[in-house]
Amino acid sequence: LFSAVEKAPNDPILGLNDQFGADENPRKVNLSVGVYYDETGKLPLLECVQRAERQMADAPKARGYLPIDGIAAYDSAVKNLVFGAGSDAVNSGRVATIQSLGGTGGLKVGADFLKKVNPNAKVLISDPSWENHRALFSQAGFTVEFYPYYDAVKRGVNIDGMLTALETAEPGTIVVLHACCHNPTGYDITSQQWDQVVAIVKERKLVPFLDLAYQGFGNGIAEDGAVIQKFVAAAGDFLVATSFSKSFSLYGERVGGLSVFCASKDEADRVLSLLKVMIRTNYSNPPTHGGSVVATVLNTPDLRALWEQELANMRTRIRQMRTLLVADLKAAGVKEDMSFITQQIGMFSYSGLTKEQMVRLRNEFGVYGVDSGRICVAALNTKNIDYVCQSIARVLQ
Ligand code: PLP
Ligand code: TYF
Repeated sequence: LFSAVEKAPNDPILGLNDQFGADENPRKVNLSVGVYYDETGKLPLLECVQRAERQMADAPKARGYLPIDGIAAYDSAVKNLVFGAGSDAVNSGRVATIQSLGGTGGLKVGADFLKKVNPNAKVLISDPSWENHRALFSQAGFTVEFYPYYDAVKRGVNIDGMLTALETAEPGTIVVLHACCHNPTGYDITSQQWDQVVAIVKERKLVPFLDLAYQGFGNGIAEDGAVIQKFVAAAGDFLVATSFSKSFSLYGERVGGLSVFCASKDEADRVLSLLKVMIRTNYSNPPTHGGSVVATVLNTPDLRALWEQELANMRTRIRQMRTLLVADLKAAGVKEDMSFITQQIGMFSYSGLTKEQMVRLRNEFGVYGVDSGRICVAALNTKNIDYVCQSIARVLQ
């Protein structure tokens, strides 16, 4: 039966992680996978998380099955974070929220749900996008196509191309949008451009699926979630996948959520019942630990304040690394103007380096980025940045 199974390709990004692990170059630097490392090069364990875990250890609880849609206090914290505590959207009961296995799990439950509701819809993702968007929606049975996004010549967003693609999309088309901190390019559209997107989505009756994987890594928690308010104001149905992998540095706990904004409370109740069918037939119910930690932090005022501070520190450090990267590249002899790096936002930078240059960086210098030219700025620190810049300068010569 399995003799005809062909070897599937590795994940292009996670595969590089394995290659990095096996590299014996003592100066190696991993800028491939989207993970935040602190100034000492370590994966942080946030203080707010440690305090929540201590509180939980002091009052240990048995681990029964959670409800299918997860911890109620978690779901309401996600709803408040994404839509605004006390907002009409939340108070009206129009949002159905479930606890998911990371942002990926939120996208997958949402994709399975949409496949039930509108099986013939097409899915549009940005060109380029996080590779898993294409893979995940294809795996859920959809035809996935691209809308123009990155303009390499202009070094920014091809907004006209994007808007035209949306204007010509069939009603019901699912449009996957990066709510902030676009992965992989680092270029977001402006608030005015979001207004244009929202207007077209409304007029064309498209179904927006917002991927909110980096809330707090761009300009702030509220700022990065501002686009949600625009979609609420437009009053159409939409979905939001939330991830706490990065914002809580809880990658391995798989904490995320899916929220579906509906026309009424009654509709949200029915939508929730179908989301639960998707979950039950897939993994039954989510795990307890990560969700409990995040719910404790978000729902306890002093821990919440600590989290916001720790997240702000991560955001600020990334910005400092962008500024330093531009200065150090210049100091290392790079002639091109690299100041576009400080116009980008979030964890990533599309560096403009070619695949050949990225391969040379990896093979000759042990500096690992993605073949597309994407580097993870959040993995730079004051100890590795000089070496990274000198290596980039060499391959650009
Ligand atoms: N969406 C985007 C754009 C991402 O970059 C990631 C990164 O991992 C995810 C979703 C998935 O998040 P999670 O690790 O929480 O599944
Ligand atoms: O883009 C990234 O690097 C992160 C991490 O299959 C990631 O989003 C990469 C690939 C993948 C899952 C997560």
